[in-house]
Amino acid sequence: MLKARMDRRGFLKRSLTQVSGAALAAGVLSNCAHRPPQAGREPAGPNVLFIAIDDLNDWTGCLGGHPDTLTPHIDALAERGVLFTNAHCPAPLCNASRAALMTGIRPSTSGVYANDQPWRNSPVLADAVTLPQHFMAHGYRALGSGKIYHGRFPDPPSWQAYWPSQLENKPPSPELEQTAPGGVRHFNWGPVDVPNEEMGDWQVADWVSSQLQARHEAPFFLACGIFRPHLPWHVPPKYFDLYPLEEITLPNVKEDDLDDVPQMARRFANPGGDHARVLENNAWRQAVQGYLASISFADDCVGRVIEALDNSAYRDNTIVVLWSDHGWHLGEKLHWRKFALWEEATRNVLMIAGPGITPAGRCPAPVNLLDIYPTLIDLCGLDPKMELEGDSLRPLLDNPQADWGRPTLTTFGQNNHSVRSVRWRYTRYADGTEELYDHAADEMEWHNLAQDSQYEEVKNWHRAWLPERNAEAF
Ligand SMILES: [Ca+2]
Ligand SMILES: [Ca+2]
Repeated sequence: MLKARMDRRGFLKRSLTQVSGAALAAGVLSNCAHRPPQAGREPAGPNVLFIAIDDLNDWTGCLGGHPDTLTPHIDALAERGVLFTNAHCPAPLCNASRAALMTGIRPSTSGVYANDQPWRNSPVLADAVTLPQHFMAHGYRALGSGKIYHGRFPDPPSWQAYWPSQLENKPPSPELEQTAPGGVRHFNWGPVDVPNEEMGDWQVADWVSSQLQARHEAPFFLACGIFRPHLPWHVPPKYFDLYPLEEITLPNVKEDDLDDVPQMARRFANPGGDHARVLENNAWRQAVQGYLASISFADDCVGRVIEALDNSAYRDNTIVVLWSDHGWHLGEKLHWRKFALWEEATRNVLMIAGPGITPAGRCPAPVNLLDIYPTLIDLCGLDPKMELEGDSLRPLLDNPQADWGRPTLTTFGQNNHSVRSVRWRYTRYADGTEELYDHAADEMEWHNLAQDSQYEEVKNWHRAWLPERNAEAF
């Protein structure tokens, strides 16, 4: 069962051997299927429209994570391209996930594990060429609005233009007084009686739409970061009206679910925190309503941007990538928010549409946000970057059912890893404790099989994909 690991290593080694510095300098590695960029000549495109949604789990119509959710625009976009139904984050929290996506380097290599780490301070990432920087180096214009990097750590060198500014990634939204359980900051929800136009996300969508109506002299990498459904769940009343309180479906929760997980996992779940507060205040239904309302508001923002694309000159020559940075628990495993290594926290939205990409494709292969950088390089014919730790998804965009042959990895803190394959989730914490779930029989990950000796071979196969390097946090 070590074959996969050796195959992967062998592949990496071969690739690196083939790529000499001289070959790179001579440009012989430029993708043969596309015209390489040449001095004094702008590349022809395609353009990239890069849409991020913050904290959106699988509660979309197309992923089927919640029976009540209404996301017609996201679902329509999925129909235009390939929807990755088994996509996962590099890390289940904003800063580490986004830094990994935008640099192509996983947390265990960079040491970026937490939300309070300025990611450019990582010795590995200090001089990293980010995804938009790589596009700029190939004649693209990189511009954007909204949350792409974690809010506290924007990266001005990544952009030629940003709205509202290089350092302020989004305009503020109106918020309600703190009313939700326990008075915990931002853990709050309710209708805010303003028109969409007063919402920061709507203004971001408007600015991005205006860029799609503008004439651009060079191909563009245009980023649009939607902040909802990040807390607080304050959106206009019409979105709450979509989900009558008495009809809300609550998540399917096993009350003794944490009895068979390691101590480290119970610590991450923290059932005495948010979950206890929600139950004490009888607020579960309201919270789910707030999250669903915020998702439908975000979906309308996406719809506005896609409509602008469809009415633009760029409709047929633009690759659209839509992603969310990680999942979200709303009580499953007695846990709320992200910050854990279970399916609800690691699974995210990822879809790619555009010229040449299979329409209405549903791809079950385990993939990662880390794969976006090499995929876009591949699709746009830019020079490859061998240090990237993801894989181009192009074979899956051509054939969503293609054999992928590898699992994907999510990391939460130093040396806590979860490996997700088509069927299994295997998690190993820094202290050596483990979880194993069989998604063929247990999609809620209720039954930890890690102690059952009949699965030793399954665990061994997944263990082989754990990274050898576990960088210190800086
Ligand atoms: Ca997030
Ligand atoms: Ca359990």
